[in-house]
Order: sequence, then structure tokens, then C-alpha cells
Amino acid sequence: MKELSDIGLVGLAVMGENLILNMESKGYTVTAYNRSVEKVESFLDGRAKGKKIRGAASIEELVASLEKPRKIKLMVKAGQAVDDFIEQLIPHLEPGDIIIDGGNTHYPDTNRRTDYLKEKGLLFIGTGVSGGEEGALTGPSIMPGGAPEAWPHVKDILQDISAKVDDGSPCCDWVGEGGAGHFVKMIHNGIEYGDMQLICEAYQIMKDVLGMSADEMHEVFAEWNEGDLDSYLIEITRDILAYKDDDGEPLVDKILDTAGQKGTGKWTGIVALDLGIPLTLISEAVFSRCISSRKDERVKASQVVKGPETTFDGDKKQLIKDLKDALYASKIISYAQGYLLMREAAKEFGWHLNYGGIALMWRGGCIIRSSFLGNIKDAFDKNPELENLLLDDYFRKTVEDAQAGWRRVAATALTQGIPAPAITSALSYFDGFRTARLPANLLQAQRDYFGAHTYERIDHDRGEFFHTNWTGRGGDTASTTYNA
Ligand code: NBP
Repeated sequence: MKELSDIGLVGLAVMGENLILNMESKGYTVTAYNRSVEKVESFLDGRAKGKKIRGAASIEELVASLEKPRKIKLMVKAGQAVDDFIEQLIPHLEPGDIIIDGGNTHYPDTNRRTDYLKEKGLLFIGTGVSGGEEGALTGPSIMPGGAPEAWPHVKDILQDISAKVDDGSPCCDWVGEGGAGHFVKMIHNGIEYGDMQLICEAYQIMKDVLGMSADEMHEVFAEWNEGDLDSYLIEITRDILAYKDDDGEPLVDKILDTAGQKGTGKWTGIVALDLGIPLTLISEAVFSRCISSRKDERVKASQVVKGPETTFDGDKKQLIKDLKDALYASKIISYAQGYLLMREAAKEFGWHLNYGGIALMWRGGCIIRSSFLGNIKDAFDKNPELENLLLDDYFRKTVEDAQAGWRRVAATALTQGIPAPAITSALSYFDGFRTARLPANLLQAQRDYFGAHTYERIDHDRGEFFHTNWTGRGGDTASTTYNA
């Protein structure tokens, strides 16, 4: 083993252990440390045995074991634990040393920590890591941001341990300054919420409208995974539907229908509202989890509040085909909205994001990996300034071609009383996006009527504001014009 380690990793839970083993397998020597130090010993005696992995019993030992500039990766619970470790490390580090937070941190914390450590002469990287346990071991998607000066020192190791796409490109590249890496990871998670919700809506329509069994749906997902929808989430859904409980029945049928969430979807929705971006699909996906978790309320309501009888006498094969189109078109909308949010955030926070590069980072290793991300990369390679994915020829044409089936699915869900908020809200966004004149003229009239909020006119220049005394009882004084 080398006298000094290439990198130290703090946090011996599922992600930390597997990332250490991944680094070691790529030729790096790693020092492992954990708050509860007994876990270091058991790791060294277990999975790390015989490998180029050394343990540290204290922060001092950890720091002393590292080559300079020292690189220490934290894989601990996001939040206070990260701040606590940073404070413990600072007195032992020297200018130019690098702390990397690989947890699911909220990006404003990464902005703050990057600035704070810069004041101390230290370099901070906040990086999203996606791919779960298996990804951490065999190659996750890694989205680093923070102090740009740190990147050349960690580039090789992070790219070596990351997933690779077919041509060997790593699913890891520099995302941008401050919290940009964690922001992009947050968007990734938001998109993951959306993709999962879309799949669940297709599942419910197949189950409750078409009366399909888990085995039949397994076949459909298996087929979808061979085409445009080819993705990790479709693949695991295929496998989940085939999985049998001990009694031979599909396990999925026995799982309680209450979804959990750890907050990254909610953060995505909140920042979209803050920045005024119509991130409708992901937000609906978050709210769907909220509705699902109110199980008792739903059970009670189901006994008293009646909807339409679910009956279907249409063409089953056609509806399944339409569902595929609805899923694909809605997914395009979700990514279009996610990219809009990234563009707006980049403007707001002064980041220089490489949108094609982000698609490539998500192309392998992570939960939303799919062949579709290759098309997004192509779209941004063709036009790095692309304002909306729907304006790219491939995506525009694909959605146009899918829209008849997509509309039939939305109509079926609505008339049959099956909730499909992601599919239907995506369609509403699409229709709003392609409508030159929306009814907001009436809305502005209403605002001016009750609050003298003023309006612009189509027969005057933009930026000229008018107020009307609609009732004859109001005055001519208008409210101040600004947009929150
Ligand atoms: P956990 O999120 O379960 O965190 C466990 C680690 O955090 C242990 O090392 C634990 O030390 C340490 N820790 C805790 Br909990 N509270 C602490 C505190 N107050 N001070 C110091 N250390 C503390 O582990 P994980 O699932 O491996 O995830 C690690 C990070 O990676 C998290 O931010 C997570 O959100 C993120 N992530 C997880 C996944 C995944 O699939 N699990 C995927 C991608 C990213 P102890 O042993 O002494 O309790």
C-alpha cells in the first residue's frame, strides 16, 4: 500500500463503503473514517480486507494519512453532519486542501460552504452522486460543482469511478460554480419523481381501466424497454411486476400505496415557484406522493364520494400503444421543464452550465438513465443556446407525432375517473406553450378591476401600463406595477 492515501472518505454507510471499494478497484488508495469509529474496524475486517484501504481512528489520523493537496470526501447524512465535519476538519487542513460533500445536500448550503471555505483558503466541492448502492460500487453518475480550482485535482478520480457511456465518456464532468452540482442533482431527483409518477399513471390505467394483471403489464414494460422508452426505471418496473411474493402472488399488489419522499422533489418545486418556471409535471409528481400518503382520508372518501364507473369498451391494444406515446411525450415535457429551470437558475446564480454535458452525465449510472438522454445531448450539441427542448426538431416532431395518442390517454383517464396528473398537466403545459394568446387578458382585466393592478394593451408598446375605472366608482390611481 502507498505510504499516503490518494483520498479520504468519511461516512461508512451504504454509499461511502461502496464508493471506497469503487475507488480502490480503480487503483486508488483510500483512508476510511466514520463518526462511530467501530464501523471503521468492521469495514477493514470485512469488505475492505486485503485491499488498498486504510482506516483512521480520528480526524487527525485521517488528515495525516493523505497526500497533499488533501482530498476528503464526506458521504454522511446531509445537513448539520456536513457542517460538523467541516468544522472538525478545518483546524487540521492547509490552504489548497479539498473537502468534497457527496451527500444529497440542498444547493444553497453548498453555495454557503463554498464561500465559507474559500475564506479559510480551502477548496470545497459539492457533488451530487446518483445510482444508489450498486451505482456507488460500479459507477455512479457524479455531478460536481463548487470551487473551480479544485476540479483539476479531483477530475481523474471522480471520472475514473463514474459510470461510462457506450463510447467510454464518463458520466461525470464539472457542472459549475458554488452549488451548481447539487442544483443539477436536485433537478435530476425532481425528474426522477416525474418519471416514476408517469410510469405509475400508465400502470394504474392498465390495471384499473384495462384490468390487466401484473404479468400482462410486465410484458408491456418489457416491450417498452426495447424501444424509445428504454430506461432504468422502465426496466426495474418490468422486473418489479414479475416479482412474486412467497405465495406466488405479485409482491407489488401487496405493497401499501403510500409514497415516501426525502425532500429533493419538493426543493425542485419550490425553486421553480421562486424563479417563476412552469415546472408543472415534477410539482404534480410531488403532490401525488402527498395525496398517496393521506391513505386514511382517501379510504374514507372512497366510501362516500362517487366518481364515474370505470368501464372500457375501446381497443385495448390501441390504448396500450397510446400509453406509450403519452409516456414518451410527457417525459419530453418533464425534461423540457427541468432544463428551463436549470437555464433560469444559471441566469439567477451566474452559473455557466453545459446542458449537453449534463444530459451525458445522466446518460449512465443514475436512476433516470435512459437512451432518451442521448437525444437531449444531441439537441444541445446542435444548439447550445436551445431555449426549450420542444423547439428542437427531433423533440418537436416526436411530441407532434405522439400527441393524438397522448390526448386519447388523457381523455380516457379524465372520463374514467383515473387520476393522471403528470400526463394531463404535461399536455396542458404543451397546449399552453404552443398557444399564442392565452386568457390572461381576462385575468389582467380582473386584477385591474379589483386591485388597480394595470394591464398592457395589444395596440400599444410593451411596457406601457393602463388602468381603467371599471365600475365608475374607483379612482384613477393605479397600483405599482411589478412582478413577484
Ligand atoms: P446515511 O444518509 O444513512 O448517513 C449515514 C452516515 O452519516 C453514517 O456515516 C453516519 O455516522 C453519519 N451521520 C449521521 Br446519520 N448523523 C451524523 C452526525 N450528526 N454527525 C456525523 N455523522 C453523522 O448514509 P447513505 O445512505 O450512505 O448516504 C450518504 C449520503 O449520500 C447522504 O447525504 C445521502 O442522502 C446521499 N445519497 C444516498 C443515496 C442512497 O441510495 N442511499 C444515493 C445518493 C446519495 P454513524 O455511523 O456514526 O451514525
